[in-house]
Amino acid sequence: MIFNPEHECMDPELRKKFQLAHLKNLAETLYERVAFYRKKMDALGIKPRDIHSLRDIEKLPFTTKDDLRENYPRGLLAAPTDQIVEVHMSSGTTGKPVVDEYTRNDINIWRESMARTMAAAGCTKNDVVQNCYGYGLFTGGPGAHYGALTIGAEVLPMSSGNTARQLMVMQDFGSTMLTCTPSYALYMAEEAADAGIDLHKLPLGKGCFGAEPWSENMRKEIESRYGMKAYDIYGLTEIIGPGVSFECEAQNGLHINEDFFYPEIIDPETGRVLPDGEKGELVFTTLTKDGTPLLRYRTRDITYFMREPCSCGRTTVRMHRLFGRTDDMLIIRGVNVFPSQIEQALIEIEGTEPQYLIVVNRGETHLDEVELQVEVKKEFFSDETKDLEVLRNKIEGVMKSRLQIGLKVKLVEPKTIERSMGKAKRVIDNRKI
Ligand code: DLL
Repeated sequence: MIFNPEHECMDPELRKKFQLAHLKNLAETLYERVAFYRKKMDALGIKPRDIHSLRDIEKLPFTTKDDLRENYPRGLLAAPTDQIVEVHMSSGTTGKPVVDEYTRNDINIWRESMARTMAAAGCTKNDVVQNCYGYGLFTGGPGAHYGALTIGAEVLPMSSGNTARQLMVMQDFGSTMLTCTPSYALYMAEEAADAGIDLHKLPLGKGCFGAEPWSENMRKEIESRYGMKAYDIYGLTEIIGPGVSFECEAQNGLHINEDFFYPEIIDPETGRVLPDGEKGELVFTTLTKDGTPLLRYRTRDITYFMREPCSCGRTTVRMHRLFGRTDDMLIIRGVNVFPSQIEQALIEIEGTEPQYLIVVNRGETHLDEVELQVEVKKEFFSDETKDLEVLRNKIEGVMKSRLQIGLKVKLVEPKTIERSMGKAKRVIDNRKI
């Protein structure tokens, strides 16, 4: 279902006019109200009145995660504090959190974006949405909550964790839609199997999954374990939370809510805007936000744009599902490796679970050594050490040919890799560089 056909299916030329009008306004507001942006624009010798076309956005400065951290907690606020009604933060692993402050208008943008997202996955007011994204400073729980309320569905605000209770509520309240990280969806499915619950007998028919990298095969796994359709949804705290882009029933890329979030793809090395279809770093400008609007925010996420018409009728630009990040890229003995590449290779190998951990050490010889811990499917974990040895060799061979580096594979028993209720941790990098 298309939640807002007027906007989602708008003539792209008309949409561009709105985008330009908002961009001009935004540049004015930020120049007047946020010292950080005024300084940046002055340093580049650009004034808001120099913006005449959408392409002129390339003259405006970028914003980075470090800029946000340096301006913690409120240095980028563009609205009076009495207009702020809600705050979210993402912690990251180092340094200060990044903060998003929402005015009532910003919350409305979020509600609309998430309603579009969930409606595209088939959510209607007849649905019972089991929302197991975390509630709190994390945007996942509240975002899906707002989306479901806006559609008029019933929400079960479960938050993540307490899996036994999740499974009980799922059965007793007849949840029809699931929202959580893909890794938690798989974890719950395993627990359900152990508890003898047949998920196929439940009315769960669809789910919106995101907040962490996942592959096409993980999608298949979730779909077959639950007997549901699984949709990819994308977003980040800095821009609004979930609701930035989402899959429709065609599942051929994620439609960007580009009337709110103006997207660009740049070369991460040079900062130059790349033509459609070329892979690079995704950048967003929040066209209509009031609390903490951002100019050309560098997400570090890697994707490319797809502008061919979509069979669903939406005219918004789509982004390919993420390929990884410019910064979770591991550099091992000089070779760039993305955890998603390892996952993709692994999932094609019979006998393994989509559960793995990459441990990187710097050995005595100062060479990087990678241990890939892989869970073996219960039925494959036989006592025949010979069979396991064959599987181990096979994985090592596949990795060597795909990644151009050798790594050591350690097969572990089912369920030994720590499960996460939120975002899964796939890499432990012990190198001190
Ligand atoms: O993860 C917002 C969110 C919540 C999105 C619920 C989807 C569902 P942050 O914690 O700020 O916000 O993390 C944002 O997570 O830059 C991506 O690297 C990654 N990410 C988010 N969605 C996806 C996805 C939320 N569908 C960062 N696929 C982003 C891959 C994703 N990575």
